[in-house]
Amino acid sequence: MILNHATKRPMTKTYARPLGLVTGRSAGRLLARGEAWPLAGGPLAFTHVALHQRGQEAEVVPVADWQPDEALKARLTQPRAPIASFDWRAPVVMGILNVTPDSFSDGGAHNEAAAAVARAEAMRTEGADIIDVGGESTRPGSDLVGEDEELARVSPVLQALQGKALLSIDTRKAGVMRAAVQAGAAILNDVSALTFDEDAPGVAASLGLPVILMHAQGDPKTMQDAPHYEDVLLDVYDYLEARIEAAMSAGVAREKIIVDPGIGFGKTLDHNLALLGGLSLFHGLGCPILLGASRKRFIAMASKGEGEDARLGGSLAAVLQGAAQGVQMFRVHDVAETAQALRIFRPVS
Ligand code: PT1
Repeated sequence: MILNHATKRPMTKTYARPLGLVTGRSAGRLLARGEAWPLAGGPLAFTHVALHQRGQEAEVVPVADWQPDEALKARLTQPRAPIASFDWRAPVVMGILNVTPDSFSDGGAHNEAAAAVARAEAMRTEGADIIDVGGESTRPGSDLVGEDEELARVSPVLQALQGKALLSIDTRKAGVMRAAVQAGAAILNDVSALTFDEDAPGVAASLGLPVILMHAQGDPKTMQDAPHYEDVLLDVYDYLEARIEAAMSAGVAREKIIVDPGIGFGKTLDHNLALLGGLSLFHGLGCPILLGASRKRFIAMASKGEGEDARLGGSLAAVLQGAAQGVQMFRVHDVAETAQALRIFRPVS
C-alpha cells in the first residue's frame, strides 16, 4: 500500500457512504436480487454507496456494481454484536442525566441526588433504555473538574440508581470509570475516546465493559475557537478508526465498541451539518453508532438563536436524520418526545 508522505494515509483510501436506505418488503425484494445490501445486519438495507476519496468528488454507484474489499463489505453489512441488552434491531434511547452543581438547583447534596434519581426514573418511564450519568460538563468553554469532585457528584447518584436502570458513565477519567462500575455502570462513555487519561485504555479493557468512543477536536475549554478539518467526514472517520485500533491494542474487543462523531465538539455549524448528513459513512467502522445532538448550539446557529429549552424541533430532526441512516443509539434530553418520534418514523419501504 502506498502511503501519502505527509498524512501517512493510503493514497487511494476509499470511504463508502451507504445511500438509498430502504426497509420492509421492498428491501426484501432488492436484497434477493442483489440490488441492496443489509446495513449492519438490517432492518435497513442500502442500494447505493457514495465512494469518497480525499480531494475528489464522491462517486455514487449501485451496490450491484461495486466490489469493495471483503473486510469493508463485512463491516458495512454484518449484524452488530449485542451490547448490554441491546440487539440493535430497534433504536436505543439514552437519557442524559447531568449531575453538575447547577443541574438540580434546589441545593444540598442529598436533595441533588434525590432529584437526579427522580429525573432518571422519569426518563425510564418516558422510554429511556439507558441513563447516561455525567459529573463533568464537556460543553464548549467548560473547565476541568478534578477526579475527587467528579466522583463526589456521580457516586451517590449511581449508587441510588443501581439495579433500577441500565447506566452508562460519561467520564474521561479512569478512576471514575472504576468507581462507576463498582456502583453498577454497564457502559463507559468517554468523549475523549480514551485519550484524556493515559490509564483509561487499560482500565476500560480490564473492566471488560462496552465503551463509547467519541470524536472531539481539542478540549472542551477551547475546542470551538477555530475548528479545522481537511474533510470533516473523512477526518472524523479516520480518527474513530484509529481510536478503535488503539482500544483494541489495549485489550478492548471490537464487539464492545460504540462510535460517536461528537456533534458540537470542535466543530463549526457546517462541520456539524456535514456530519449529520453523512452519518451512514460511520457504519464502515463496523460498530454501532451513537448520535448526541440534543439541544446543542448548532441548532440555534442554523435556526434563530433559540435558547437550550427551545431546541426540541432541531433535536428531533437530528434524531430522525440519524434514524434514516441506521444510527442505532441516541443520546437525548427529551426522552418522551424522542421515543415518540422514533415510533412514528419509518424509513421508506
Ligand atoms: C455526545 C456527548 C456526550 N455530548 C457522547 N457523550 C455531551 N457520547 C456530553 C453545544 O454545542 O455528543 N456524545 N457527553 C455534551 N457536550 C456538549 C457539546 C454539549 C456541545 C453542548 C454542546 O451546545
